Amino acid sequence: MGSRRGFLQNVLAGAGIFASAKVLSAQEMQMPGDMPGMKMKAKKETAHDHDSSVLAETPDVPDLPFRMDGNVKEFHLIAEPVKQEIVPGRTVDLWGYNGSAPGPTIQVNQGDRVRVIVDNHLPEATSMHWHGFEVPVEMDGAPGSSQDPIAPGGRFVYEFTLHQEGTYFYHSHMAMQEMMGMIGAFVMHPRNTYKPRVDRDFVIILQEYAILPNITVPNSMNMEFNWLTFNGRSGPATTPLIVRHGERVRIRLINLGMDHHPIHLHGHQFVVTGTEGGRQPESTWGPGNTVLVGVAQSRDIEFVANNPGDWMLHCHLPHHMMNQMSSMVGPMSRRNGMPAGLDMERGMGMLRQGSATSEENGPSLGRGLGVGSTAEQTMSNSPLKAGNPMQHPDMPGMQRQGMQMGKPDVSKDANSVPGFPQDAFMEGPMMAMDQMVDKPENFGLRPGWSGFMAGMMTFVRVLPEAKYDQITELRKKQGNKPMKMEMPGMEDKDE
Ligand SMILES: [Cu+2]
Repeated sequence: MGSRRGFLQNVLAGAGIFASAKVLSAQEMQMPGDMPGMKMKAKKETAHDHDSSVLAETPDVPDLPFRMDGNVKEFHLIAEPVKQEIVPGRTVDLWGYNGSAPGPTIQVNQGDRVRVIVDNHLPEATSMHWHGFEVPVEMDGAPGSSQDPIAPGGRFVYEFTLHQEGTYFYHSHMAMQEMMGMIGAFVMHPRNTYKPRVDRDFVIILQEYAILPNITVPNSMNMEFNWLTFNGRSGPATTPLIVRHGERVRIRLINLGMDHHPIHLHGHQFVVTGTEGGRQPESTWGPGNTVLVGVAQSRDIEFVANNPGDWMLHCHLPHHMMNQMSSMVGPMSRRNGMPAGLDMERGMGMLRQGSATSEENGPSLGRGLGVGSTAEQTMSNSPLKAGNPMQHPDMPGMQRQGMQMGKPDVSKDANSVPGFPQDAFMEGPMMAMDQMVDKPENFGLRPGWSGFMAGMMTFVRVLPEAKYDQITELRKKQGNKPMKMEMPGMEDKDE
């Protein structure tokens, strides 16, 4: 799947896999919405009086369709390399499933008999682990101990009956592959719908990548991360969660990476109703507005969206609210180069030639971010010397690329204030790219909003009926097409 345009294919790949396998006709395929005993998607908008669960939505990630083989729900996952645009202009090489990292979301009902055919289209062996599933050990996917790894080009068929309910996930059980993106959500809807019922059910997978400037492949050895994603996108490219004022909302948070993420919601208190082990008894629900989602954990939060507005939902680790975070960029932006041979342009990932690990740039840029980087210096922020870096003569392209360049708002004596600058050149109006991430879910956000969104950030938009309907109308018009991120005046580099 090449290029940004490949994103559409990526998203649709979940629907296309059966076709390419030439096993099933379209009529035999079912989307999760047709799941027996589950409410259809279309009805979800109007009916509130039935007993079944609403389907979960995973913004920016497709659902995995299935077909019925007798009483068995059969899914098909393909482990494969994926090109994914995590923000406009930053297409990276991840590993995922069916064209997406994280892989498509699987939704089943408690008690289902499930078969998952896993094909390995990676250049090396893999194995699929069903995280937290109480299934026979030979179905556990632990390479070497419960099964042979799935060889490149190979297949393993997993089959089990699921008696559990809750927010689960699947992932490669090869550690380095996990850090390349190989995880997906696996929602088990309860036989008896949770009370109180929710009107909205969302899934967000938390991931992190260390990707050196001008390199598209995550450094899975690294222990410091500069790209933090919700469902495979960083802010402002994440897609807001759209809810009606007054609805009860569930958000299922899943974390697979090297860090624990305190996820914070503005404007509402919520209760934690579930973990990676399923539903928690109501007696354990205490109010909060930040939930720590540890590595390999899931947390379900629920709240009544009773406070209208566009509310931020984000990881509260400060460095996880940034994009392309690398420690020397700040100082470099205020100097004409560095002794180590780096200027701001290269520090920000705009190398003109070669890659960060090439001979020319090699040791000066460092082969890792942080750990192992020889370009690191002991340095705190220091006064501006080179003026506004955004007016740097070597960066004429930024405006052309569609960013709404402007001047950061700084005081006249800014340079005399110890510590300046902190955020002046990191976020703000000059970083806005509203047009580049335009999509129905962003309709009506305050102009310039995107300049302040980065990393693990999105919105919960609690909307009055009229605005909600407007966005629903726009989404319908757009169909199931995923947003196409636009970089005006910029060619695809990755083809
Ligand atoms: Cu975080």
